[in-house]
Amino acid sequence: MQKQLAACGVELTVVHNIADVRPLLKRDGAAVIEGPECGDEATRALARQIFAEQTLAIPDAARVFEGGEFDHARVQASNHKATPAHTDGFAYGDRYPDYMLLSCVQESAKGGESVLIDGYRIEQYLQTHPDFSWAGHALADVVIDQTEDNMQAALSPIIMSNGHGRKMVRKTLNQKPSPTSTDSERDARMIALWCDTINAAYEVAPRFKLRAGQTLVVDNYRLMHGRDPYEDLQRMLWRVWVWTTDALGVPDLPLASDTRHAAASQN
Ligand SMILES: O=C(O)CCC(=O)C(=O)O
Ligand SMILES: [Fe+2]
Repeated sequence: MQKQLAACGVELTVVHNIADVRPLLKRDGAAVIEGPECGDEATRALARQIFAEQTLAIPDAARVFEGGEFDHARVQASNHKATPAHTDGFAYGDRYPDYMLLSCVQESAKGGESVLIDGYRIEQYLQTHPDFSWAGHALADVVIDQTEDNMQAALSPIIMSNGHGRKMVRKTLNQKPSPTSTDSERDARMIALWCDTINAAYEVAPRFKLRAGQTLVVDNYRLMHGRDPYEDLQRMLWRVWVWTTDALGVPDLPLASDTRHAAASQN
């Protein structure tokens, strides 16, 4: 099973042509592109080129650096600690963005490596595990509470469908049994297995250091991303969230590539 767990980590491929990104997103769930400029507007423009006519929304970019800006969940983040593997944009509830880009303006010479975990493989790992198969199958059936504090409500299964063939996985900060659960102990065990398996996969996954001038493009419905601790406080990236015609839907709210507009009071 250890080999299967290691296989949940994603090996990244670096490309130089925009046309090569989509096929890699389909195959691996992620790609790194080198060449296009890494500014805020340049990264949005790159996303528009990648997703072309499938683009529904590409809100303003958000700056990613130590201390953070508008993401209130970032109070838990620090350059001294690894950021565990997670899905982005879950403050928007079930209508979280289906793709995300991270473009690196400045890397840290020490640390800051990106880690990507394939959620579809985590599901498969649990489903084929002799002891955890029940949990692997429950992930798509059991409604849990995956609402971020004070943000858009999300009472839904960890694994959902977009309604036309695309599977959506989610790893938030605080997944817990729904208040209406008929068996909250079992649901808590399922959630713990989901999180523990992702965290165990994170430990053994391949690392990739995003360098200045490189942009990581991630299928946010399939992969979870995280990063190792780092030292250089000047490390800086731009994050851009993307909603395409393959997303479950675009939130009926103002959008940004962070959580500033996703508070529950906005709806
Ligand atoms: O610092 C990083 O490399 C990733 C941070 C992150 O998860 C994000 O900005 O969504
Ligand atoms: Fe993130």
